[in-house]
Order: sequence, then structure tokens, then C-alpha cells
Amino acid sequence: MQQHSQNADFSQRPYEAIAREGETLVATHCSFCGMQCGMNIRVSNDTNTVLGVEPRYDFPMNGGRLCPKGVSAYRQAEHPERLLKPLIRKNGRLTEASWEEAYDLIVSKIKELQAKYGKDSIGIYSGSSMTNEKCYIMGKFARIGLGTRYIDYNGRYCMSSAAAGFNQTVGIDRGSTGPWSDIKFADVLLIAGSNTAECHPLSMPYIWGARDRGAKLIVADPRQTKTALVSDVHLDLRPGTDIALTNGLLHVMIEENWIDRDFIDRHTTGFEKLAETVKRFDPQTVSDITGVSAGKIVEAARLFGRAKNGFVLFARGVEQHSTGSDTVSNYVNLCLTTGKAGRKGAGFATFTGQGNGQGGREHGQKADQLPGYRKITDPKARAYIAKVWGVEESEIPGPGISAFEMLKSLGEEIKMLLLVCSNPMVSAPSIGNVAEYLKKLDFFVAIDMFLSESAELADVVLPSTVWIEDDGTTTNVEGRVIRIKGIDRTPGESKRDWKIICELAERLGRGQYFRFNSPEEIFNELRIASKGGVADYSGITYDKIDRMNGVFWPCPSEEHEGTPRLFEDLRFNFPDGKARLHAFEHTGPNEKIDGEYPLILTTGRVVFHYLSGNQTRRIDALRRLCPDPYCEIHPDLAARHGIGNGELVKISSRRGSIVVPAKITKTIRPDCLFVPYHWGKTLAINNLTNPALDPKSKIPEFKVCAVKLEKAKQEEMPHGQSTVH
Ligand SMILES: Nc1nc2c(c(=O)[nH]1)N[C@H]1C(S)=C(S)[C@@H](COP(=O)(O)OP(=O)(O)OC[C@H]3O[C@@H](n4cnc5c(=O)[nH]c(N)nc54)[C@H](O)[C@@H]3O)O[C@H]1N2
Ligand SMILES: Nc1nc2c(c(=O)[nH]1)N[C@H]1C(S)=C(S)[C@@H](COP(=O)(O)OP(=O)(O)OC[C@H]3O[C@@H](n4cnc5c(=O)[nH]c(N)nc54)[C@H](O)[C@@H]3O)O[C@H]1N2
Ligand code: SF4
Ligand SMILES: [Mo]
Repeated sequence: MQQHSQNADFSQRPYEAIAREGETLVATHCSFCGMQCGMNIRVSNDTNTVLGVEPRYDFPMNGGRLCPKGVSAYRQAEHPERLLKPLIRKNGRLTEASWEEAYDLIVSKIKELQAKYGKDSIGIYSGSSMTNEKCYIMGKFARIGLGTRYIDYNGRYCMSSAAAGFNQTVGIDRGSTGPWSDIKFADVLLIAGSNTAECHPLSMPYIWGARDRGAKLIVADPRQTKTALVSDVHLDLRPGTDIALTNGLLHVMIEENWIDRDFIDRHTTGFEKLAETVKRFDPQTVSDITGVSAGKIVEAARLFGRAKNGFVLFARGVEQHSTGSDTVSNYVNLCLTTGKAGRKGAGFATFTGQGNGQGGREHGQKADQLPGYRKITDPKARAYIAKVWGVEESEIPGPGISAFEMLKSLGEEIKMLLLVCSNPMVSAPSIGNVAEYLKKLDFFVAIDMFLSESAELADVVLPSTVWIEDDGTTTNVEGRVIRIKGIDRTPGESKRDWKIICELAERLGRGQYFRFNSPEEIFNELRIASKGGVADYSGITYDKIDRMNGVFWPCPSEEHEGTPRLFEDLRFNFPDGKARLHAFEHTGPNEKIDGEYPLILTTGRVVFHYLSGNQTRRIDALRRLCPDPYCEIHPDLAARHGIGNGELVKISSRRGSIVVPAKITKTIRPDCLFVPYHWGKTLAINNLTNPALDPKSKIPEFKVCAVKLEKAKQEEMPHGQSTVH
């Protein structure tokens, strides 16, 4: 593949941040979303305390800009609610204890349960907000530290449909086919199911860059998000109808001959079946299914089809469905049928969610995976990794099950759960049931730096450090591997996640496989483990990352410059080099609306909070800007129910209900409600959501469930709920 400059838009380095007297600037990256913006953390030389943040101009992704979460991320470091000592449940209460006591208890439980029920009696539920090094070590610890097949992670709720969709269509799962700077060169952008302005705010300058060059913008979202507001065409579809919508776009493009026949013939298979399938999806039929006018469907298809270069960008709005994987494939079909791939300005991407959402899904913390995207069922992959780890191949267990399936089965085979870097009591679907599942465990251990709604239920809670207290790497939305640099400190008795795992392994008699003294040592093993895999990091070193401001995988040798853009030779990752055009029927969401539950609830995010909120709800600056959840309701729907702005409403699904204030807005479809999901307990919208899973990716259908809406009275506010406005 041809090589490119890896510097994108903001590479001019207009300013350099200068440390103030008595302070040091640590050049690192944000702890939150997959943009992984560069930032300098201000640290006091005297006290080693974190004082604030300064922009970092030399990282091309954000060039000195940060969003509201980015500017306040540092406030986690000195936060008074940080966990500084291990906690053990004694007489029902979590009580401070020593590490020795905590380790002894955990190790004795592991031994006791494994002796009684077998190795698979321990499960690990991990997360992708951790560095590559930590994610790698979690996968290794499960397989050869504990010898269990049960490990999966929170990325299952996140980008697993994108992964499955990419794999079935182009044979490789790297979130973006090109560097973010490519976006600027598109003539048309189709953004689907992404609230870009709030969830990846630092992507907006790239979109503005394309707009400045005359690019057209199409947005597919049931809500008129800030991004949809500035679009040329807003496809305001009913949630769960993206397959019909994309079939409609394909129909018009084929009918009006905007497709690239030559590209299709040479670089894809399956077109005839696709063309046959979408024939039935004429604009009027699609309009009836999606609620988008036929005129807009035709207009969008023409804008997209006519443009030479174009990018399709999508996120959880299209992925968190029981048909999410196929929906992703059908959005990619739009690019493949019009020859938009393999060059500057032409390609497709999913917005990586978590900071290390990309790297976290590559190196073995998925149930069916070994490092470098290797399949745990592939004998060659097993033999190779066994050699790297220095164990017999037979010691590596087989595949486990996905995150939600694991939660659902707790108490059956899995008797003890180790939860690291996730908060499923807020983030899993239908959390009323999840609470019941957790109760079936014999023993529950959580590792977190703040006591989360999930950690509150644990038998032992171990205090970890925050991201800037450790070194490591993450892989951002572009597939660029970057360095997280940390301060040398571990407040109170907190410990780094990888250290905790190594110390547990030692006590389990498996220490010989976990003798790491630094993240760099772990990374160097990860490099070898990934060598020859799809996500090949073997040519990436810490020094090279520093020198090149990040290195894009695959990077198979130290001389290799990395791969900013995939498919430049127009070969896709299948033996014949051809992408697979699969055809899909519209089936719609798992749960349909009916007389009793006549409205569609969709859920998502706001700019001020991050995921389960366990980090951002503690930061005053962010909490003040958005203290509580609310429900977006269209004025027509509100009028029908006699609901005024700010009045309390009760929303109920077949699984649960919530009482929140109404936010009346014309930016949502009249047949939909939207509630952000960053709160727990009685304020958790996941009391209502549907745990139906996509059979291919096992992602839950967070984006659609059937609900009813009622006006609520103040007394219906559940006891203990925080005051609302
Ligand atoms: N501020 C903030 N930023 C974040 C995060 C955060 O928590 N807060 N989390 C990070 C993570 S982990 C993730 S995964 C990303 C998520 O980033 P996004 O996916 O952009 O965020 P969401 O709000 O979940 O959903 C995006 C949009 O999907 C729309 N939508 C709902 N249903 C449908 C549908 O059926 N079809 C279509 N086409 N659209 C639909 C919603 O109206 C919403 O505007 O953000 C990352 N960035
Ligand atoms: N209704 C609804 N539900 C959703 C979604 C939706 O759109 N709608 N989106 C889903 C998506 S995309 C995602 S990604 C999930 C995320 O859901 P979760 O996995 O629950 O997300 P977090 O809030 O990031 O949880 C991370 C936890 O680990 C802690 N933590 C952070 N960093 C570290 C670390 O380095 N080490 C350790 N040990 N702990 C750490 C944090 O304090 C927090 O308690 O939620 C999903 N749930
Ligand atoms: S856009 Fe994402 S990475 Fe950048 S500052 Fe905001 S939360 Fe952090
Ligand atoms: Mo996510």
C-alpha cells in the first residue's frame, strides 16, 4: 500500500504550550471518546498533583481544541470520591481493607470455586476505556491466568455490529478506511445514526472542512441533531428502519444509473442479488416504512450517487439494533456500488465510541478472540499464541459467550465475576434483570477508581488509577495507535489495573506468564502476539509512535510506515480481493409498537456526560450543565397528552418505567421519545430497554423499544431520585 503523511488538518503547529513555573506538562490524550484528542496535563512539580489542562497543538486530530468533557477530564485525578483503598463486604457493608486481605480472599474464592465447579466458573467482564496493554492482559489473564473461556467486554454494546458488518462485507474491522483528514476531501458526506456534534465534537472541524470545499451533507437520524440542522437533506427516519432506507437509496441509484459498474464488476461480488432485492424498495414503499418523504429519498440518492468522492460515517444509531450488523453492511454497500473506496475523500467509517474502542476489540478480550484479531477456534492461531505465551495449545480454552449473554447466565456455569472498567448496572439493557443476575453469583469483584452502581454490589472492590497515572497506548477512531503518557504516582493505595492482574496471577501460581514491569513490556509482547494477524502491531514501538505522532495499523515491520488508508489497491480482505455485496430485507426492530405501547423510545447521549456517567456525573462543571435525564417529546405529541415543557412524564415499557421531566422540542419525530442514558438506579433509562440481541454481533437493541407515555405527578418521582429542575 502506498504511504501517506499521517498529519491531517491541524499540523501547522501554530503554538506550542509552555509549562508555567513550577509545573510540568505531560503530553497525553483525552480519557473519553475515540477521537483521543491530544492534551497537556499540568502537573505540580512540588506535589505531583494535577492542576489542569492545556491545549496540545501538535496532535493533528484536534490541533489544540477540546470539547467540554475533554477540558474537564483532568478533574478525575484529584477527585475526593476516588477509591484509595480496597473494600471488602463485611456484615453487608463495603469496608476498607488491606490489599493482602483482599487478594487472599479473592484467590481463595477462585481456588475454591474452580476446585468445585471447574475453571470456567470464573468470568471476566472487561472494558475498552483501558489501554491496549491492559485490554491485552485481561484476555491473557482469562485464558492462561484463570484458564476460563468466559471473558467479554463492554465494546459488545458498542461497536460490535460495525465489526461484524465490516467483516462480512470487506473482511477487516478497522473503524475507518482512512485518516480523518480524508473526510475534508469528500464531495458528499452521509452521516447516519451519529450525533457527531455532541458525541465526537472534534470531528466537526473535519465536516466543516468538507463543507467549505462545497461538500453536500446528508444526515439520517430520527432527531434533528445539531449536525442534522446544518445538513442539505435530513432523512428523519423512524428508528430501526435503516435497512429499508439504504435499500431505497440503492434502488434510486441503480434505477438512475449513478452506480459504478466497472468498480462493481472488478472489485465486488453479489451485485445481481442486491439489485434484485432493492428493486422492491421504490421511494414510496420506503417512505411508508421509514416515514421519510419519497422526495428526500430521491434527493439524497442523487446527491450521494452523483458525487465522485464521498464518505459514509455512522455510529450507534445504526448499530445498536437487532439488525445492526446488516445495517452497517448496507451503508457500506452505498460506497461499494458507487466506487467510493481506497482513495482520499472516498471511504467509510464508524465513529469509535470509547477512547480505546478500536484497540480494545483487537487483542483478545472478546469471547471468541486471541490477540491481533485471531480467532480462538483457529488451530493455527491457537498454536501461534500458545508459543508466544509459552504454554501448551491445549491450555488455551475455547470461545466464551458475549457480554450480555454472560450476564444472563450468571449463576449457571459462572459463579464468580471479575468486573473491570465497566458499569453494567447503568449500561446494560433491562437492568432490573441484571440486578437479579448479579445476585446469583457466589462472589463478585469489581475494579474501578470510583464506586460505580455496579461496584456497590460487589463483595470486593479494588481501587485502580485514573488514566493519566499510567503509560500505555490506545488506538483512535482512525486506527492510529498513540501514546498515553502518565504521571508517576498511585494515590492512596490505588494500583494500576495491569499491576493488579499481574499480582493476582502471581498468587494463583501463574506469575511466570505475567512478569511485566511496565506497560512497554506488555506492549512488546502484544506486538509479537499480533504479528501476522489482521491487526498487526508488530512494527509499532513506543519510540516510533512518538516520532510519527501515532502509527496506523497494520504495521508489519519496524521499517513499515503504517497504513493510514486501507484498500488503496482496491483489494478487500478476502482471498479473491473482492468485497461482498450482501442483500438485506427490512425486518424492523425486535419489539414492535402496538396499542398498549404505541411510541418508539430511542436512547443515547448528551455532550456533557460520558457513558454510565460514573466519571462525568462527579465532575461539578459537567453535572451543573446537565444534572438529570429528561425526555425529548415533539410538541404535537406533548399537546395530545397535555404535557407542558419541564413537567414530569412517566415512560413505561414492558420491562420498567422512569419518571423524568419533558423537554418539548420540534427536533424529534412525533412518534418517538429520546432519553439520554448516563444515570443509574431510578434515573436509568436502561430500566426500559429491550435486551434483544443482534444474532451476528450480540449487540443489544438500545436504539428501539416500544413504550407508552403518561403525564406524571410529583409524588410519582421515585424516592431518592435527585430533584429535577
Ligand atoms: N458526549 C459524549 N460523547 C461520547 C460518548 C458519551 O457518552 N458522551 N460516548 C462515546 C461512545 S462509547 C460512543 S459508542 C459514541 C456514540 O456516539 P453516537 O452513536 O453518535 O451517539 P448516540 O447518542 O448513542 O446515538 C447517535 C444518534 O443515533 C440516532 N438514532 C437513534 N435510533 C436511530 C436509528 O434507528 N437510525 C438512525 N439512523 N439513527 C438513530 C439518535 O437520535 C442519535 O442522535 O459516543 C462517544 N462519545
Ligand atoms: N440505553 C443505552 N445503553 C447503552 C448505550 C446506549 O446508547 N443506550 N450505549 C452502550 C455503549 S456504546 C457503551 S460503550 C456502554 C458503556 O458502558 P460502561 O461499560 O458501563 O461504560 P463506562 O461508564 O465507561 O464504565 C466504565 C467504568 O469503569 C471505570 N473506569 C474508567 N476507566 C477505567 C480504567 O482505566 N480502569 C478501571 N478499572 N476502571 C475504569 C469508570 O469509572 C466506570 O465505572 O454503554 C452501553 N449502554
Ligand atoms: S472530542 Fe472526545 S477525545 Fe476529544 S476532547 Fe472531547 S471527549 Fe475528549
Ligand atoms: Mo460505546
